[in-house]
Amino acid sequence: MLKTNNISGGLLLDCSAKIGVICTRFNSFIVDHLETGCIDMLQRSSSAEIDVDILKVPGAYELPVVAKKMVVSNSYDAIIALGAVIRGATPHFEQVAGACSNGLSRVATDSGVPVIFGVLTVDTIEQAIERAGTKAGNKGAEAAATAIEMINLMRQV
Ligand code: INI
Repeated sequence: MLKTNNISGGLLLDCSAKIGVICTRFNSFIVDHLETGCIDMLQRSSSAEIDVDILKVPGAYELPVVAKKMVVSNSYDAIIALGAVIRGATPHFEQVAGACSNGLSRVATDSGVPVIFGVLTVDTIEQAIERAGTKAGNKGAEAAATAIEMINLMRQV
């Protein structure tokens, strides 16, 4: 006899949770909009109390170390990292974007705490604007929805 269990996380959080949101000050013109979209989505996706700590770091390169410190504290159900790395603005785009992405991924897999990648890695400021609440949605809101889904999923695994 085959018994299958389909486990997935819903997009509504109905029990309390603590979430850390880390935002870069670099490209704050963009990242402030990601933060707004993220907080708005967290509020609209929850029927329970969500406790949200919002931390600011200098740039995307600094996101992993702060995420690690937060997960080690054992206080958070999920971490959302928000930032914008824009190729046009830096000759070391690959290093910053790569270190950020690899570092956040490692924190998540090492700790078992979801670390959501809400960092734009784009070629131009125009592309960043498109993804920060204009025609291509809001990456911060998407990151918040992903965090809710992952918290729900992790509680079932
Ligand atoms: N940080 C960003 O978050 N986005 C960028 O586009 C960026 N650029 O263009 O260089 C950037 N650089 C700063 C970096 O993240 C560190 O804060 C800095 O190198 C100090 O470690």
